[in-house]
Amino acid sequence: MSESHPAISGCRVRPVLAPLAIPHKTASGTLEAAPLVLIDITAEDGVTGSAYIFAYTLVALEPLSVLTRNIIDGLSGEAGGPADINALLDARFRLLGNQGLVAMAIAGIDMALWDAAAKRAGRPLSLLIGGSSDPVRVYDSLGQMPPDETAREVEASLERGFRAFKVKAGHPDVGVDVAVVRAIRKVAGADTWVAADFNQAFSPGEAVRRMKVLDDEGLAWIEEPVHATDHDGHAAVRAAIRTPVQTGENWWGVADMRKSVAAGASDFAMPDVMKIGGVTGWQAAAGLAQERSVPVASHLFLEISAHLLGATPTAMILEWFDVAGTLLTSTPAVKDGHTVPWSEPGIGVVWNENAISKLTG
Ligand code: SMN
Ligand code: MG
Repeated sequence: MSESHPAISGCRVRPVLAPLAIPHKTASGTLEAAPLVLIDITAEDGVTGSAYIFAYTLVALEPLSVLTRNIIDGLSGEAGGPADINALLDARFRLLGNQGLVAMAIAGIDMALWDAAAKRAGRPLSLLIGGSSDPVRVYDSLGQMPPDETAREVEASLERGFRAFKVKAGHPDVGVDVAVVRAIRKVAGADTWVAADFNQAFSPGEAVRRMKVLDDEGLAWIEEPVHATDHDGHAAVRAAIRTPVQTGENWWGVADMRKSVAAGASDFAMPDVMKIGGVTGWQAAAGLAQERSVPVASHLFLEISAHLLGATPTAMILEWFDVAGTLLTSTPAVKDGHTVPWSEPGIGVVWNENAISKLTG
């Protein structure tokens, strides 16, 4: 193992349920709050790397937290860089497999180790991994709401600097989805960038039926119209409609992305840094996207994604879905539809201990 990385010496891993400003409704269930595992990894040089991972559901929060702590405990004394540790863990979990909670924990460890590496280098992550710190285009990610409520949210969002929007579609009556898209453009302007997310709720036939109604709305993309693992189903929907199809938030590692790309499932890619394998996995995904000229959007994890998109040759747009902002000392600023990554050393995941202690008791 490399001599230039100090050995891992300890960790702090905390499960917390972070509040959301409003419950986030999708066509496949509602997120009332964000169950997060906060990770700090310390090394012998005293540098701490920090990151969070998202358990999606409360029943997975404790197990994910315990699993993450156990894995880091097993790394005590290891002195590799993030990519070395990633390879070591991939080998350690060859028999169990690197998906689900295991993959989420390993990705969180990878992100925290990259944070430490960037702090040691005295650089923001975006620059450490060969990217730029230029402004990144951003869209505000809204839940499923009736048209009037959506319009009110968009008004507030415009005030906060957003210019592009995604909604969770899939209302029982597809006519309401159409009304929501039109309500957004009435408030934000006729040419406003709007995408819609079906969250895997429909069969290919039903998705096409709904998209025939939505196809003239000029959506930037329709996201996950069918089950995430159904690459052929995505390809079939894509062939039947004019609106671009977007998928990727449920790819487990670049291997899933490769299958999706090979099936012609998507016009774009939206890897999730946690499910794709941390910074290390994202770099592989960005390479594949570049090779195949696929525009890339991010999913959740806005702080680190701002750095990653800055280092992604085919970067397109960042999803703004703020699940951790209440636990951090600062959140990237949004101005005129763009955000910039943290400019100080690291990722910019700095805990607001006062806010966290109120949640952990
Ligand atoms: C999503 C992510 C996390 C929770 C609910 C919904 C989603 C998105 O599919 O794209 O933001
Ligand atoms: Mg989605």
